[in-house]
Amino acid sequence: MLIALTRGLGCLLGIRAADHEGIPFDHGLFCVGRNDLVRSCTSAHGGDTPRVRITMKSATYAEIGEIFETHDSFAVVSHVRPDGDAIGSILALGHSLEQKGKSVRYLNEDGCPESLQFLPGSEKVEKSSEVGLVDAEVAIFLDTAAHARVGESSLRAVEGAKILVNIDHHLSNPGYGDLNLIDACSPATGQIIYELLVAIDYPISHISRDSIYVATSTDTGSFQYSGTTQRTYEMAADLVSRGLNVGEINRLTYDNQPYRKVELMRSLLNTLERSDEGKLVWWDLRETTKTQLGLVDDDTEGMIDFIRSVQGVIVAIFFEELEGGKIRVSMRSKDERINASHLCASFGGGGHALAAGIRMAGPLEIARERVLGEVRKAFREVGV
Ligand SMILES: [Mn+2]
Repeated sequence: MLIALTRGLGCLLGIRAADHEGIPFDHGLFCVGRNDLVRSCTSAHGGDTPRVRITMKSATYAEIGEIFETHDSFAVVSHVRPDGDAIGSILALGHSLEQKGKSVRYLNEDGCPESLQFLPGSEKVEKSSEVGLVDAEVAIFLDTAAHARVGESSLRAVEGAKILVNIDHHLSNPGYGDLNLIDACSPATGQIIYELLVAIDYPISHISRDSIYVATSTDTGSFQYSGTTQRTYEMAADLVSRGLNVGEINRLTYDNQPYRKVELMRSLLNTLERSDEGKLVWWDLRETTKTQLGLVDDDTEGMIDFIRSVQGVIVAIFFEELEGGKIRVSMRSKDERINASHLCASFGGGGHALAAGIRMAGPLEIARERVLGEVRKAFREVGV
């Protein structure tokens, strides 16, 4: 029991949110065929008639492999405020290219967060603002739904690249690369990298193996979310057969939290409120608390899953004061009739039907009343 509780807390504190906020996307609702236009995917979230979106022609694995073969220098880049999938994907692909004798730079606007520095090879990740213009013929953007989302320094760093390759699993990705490999049915970019490396017969070193596993584990809530596919488990099994130490990697990923995250959880619990017979729960984080506890950006990721998981909760909301007085709102819904993306869109935000976010004007009390009011209106409209 104690072990289960400890493990549970570790997971709750450690779960790293997928890139739900700010960028509209719908993982798992659509499937983007690799060689073709979009084909619709079985809807994981309710009974709408399948929607089909026409998008760009996707590159084949062989076409991407051809670019790898015919060039020598690469930069692998992922989105700002990187999560496990963003860092894991650049490490996995970058190290495989290095094994093939290529020169590789690993770039991220914010560098590698402390919580992912256990990954072998993570010391190679450079902060884009510190590198100037890198010498790379090919820039590969990974897990990055929109071109600008790699950040300004990253864009400047790869300005000299002749070719831009875009590999991602966000449905909203418009295909901004010269070559685009977008698979919205894949629960993680890490899983796309795995498929690519296997298809073009590129090496999967212990660095690539562990990075692919962590990328996929963190983006699927430890292989729990509905986007997790048969193929995901087959991939995990293959990674184990290649020597992955499951116990150790999960301990490093989920049971290795800095103490300040426990203190953060305590202070959040002190602000916890619920209403509407327990269907609506929320908590707040003040700028002063962040300073007191010495929090870094990354520390709040995934915290909302703790209150989302409570029995009877339909909507969970996290209100966070940001420097400069703006309020970051993270919203989770557990009922398809209450669309978090629509609710957030009415305040200029966006995201997923069950996970969305807003950045709005403060002060916190006013923002909170406005958002809670909209949620209650939605409850009344659908009669929950
Ligand atoms: Mn991802």
